[in-house]
Amino acid sequence: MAVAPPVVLTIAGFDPSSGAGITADIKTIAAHECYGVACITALTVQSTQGVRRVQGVDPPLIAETLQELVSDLAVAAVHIGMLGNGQVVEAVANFLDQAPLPHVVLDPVLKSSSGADLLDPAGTRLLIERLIPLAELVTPNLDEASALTGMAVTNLDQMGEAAARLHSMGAANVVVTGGHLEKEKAIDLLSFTTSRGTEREIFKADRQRSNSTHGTGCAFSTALACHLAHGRGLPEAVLLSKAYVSAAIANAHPVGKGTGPLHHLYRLGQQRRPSAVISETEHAHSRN
Ligand code: PXL
Repeated sequence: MAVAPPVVLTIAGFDPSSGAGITADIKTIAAHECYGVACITALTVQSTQGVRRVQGVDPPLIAETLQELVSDLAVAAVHIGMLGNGQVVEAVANFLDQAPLPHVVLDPVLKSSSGADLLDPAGTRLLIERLIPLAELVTPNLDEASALTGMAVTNLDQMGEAAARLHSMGAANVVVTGGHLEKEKAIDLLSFTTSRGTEREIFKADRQRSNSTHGTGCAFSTALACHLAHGRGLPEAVLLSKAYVSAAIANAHPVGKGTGPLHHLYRLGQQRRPSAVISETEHAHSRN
């Protein structure tokens, strides 16, 4: 029997075009050989052309969903994405305070790439106060790092300074993603805590010219949660998640009229070793 896949919980919004949000997260989780479960925090009306409307989910429904899931399943890692408003942030923080879960990766989603607000000001304050301190890893992009710390973040030095500020705000480990920083390179900075103190590692990849980039932040942060669920360390998790996002962009097909999704499941098209695959007939026989 194969080893059971680790369960990864995503607490995030719903993007009906599946480029971002929970349906995209579930694909990312499946691509990393984990089992995905989800708690929806908000519905959005959107397509590849942008976000039209955001509607938060009733906070007690979120608390009940999380309670139901953790009373049944052993969650190995948690990804937190779009939360929508302060009451939702409070429901999620209250839940995680009374039922701490391992490997919480917080993607502090504030705005969509098309500029729509995905978290209200009360939610941003509560995310800073309550979620940053309980997360194992926080993954802001340049704009989010700037909004959370109140400083400009437009170069590598400032990414390091913003990470230091986030540590002083209670973040154990931080990856600042700088996909838009340079023309030719996508640069990420990992600042992490070890027994020797705070260490930094810089990751560079060739920046791709592509129109299939909707949801790259969701895919990166969810992939990180999966690697932590598999027991990998932070530097390796960042390296592998970055490689996954690059390949998912490179393998994407055009979808929609706007900014299209990555191909989260591009590995399905790649050949697997025959011994690793159970054929459909074998499966049918094993059920008889
Ligand atoms: O990429 C940020 C993001 C996260 N979650 C949801 C979204 C978006 C961007 O549109 O819709 C649900």
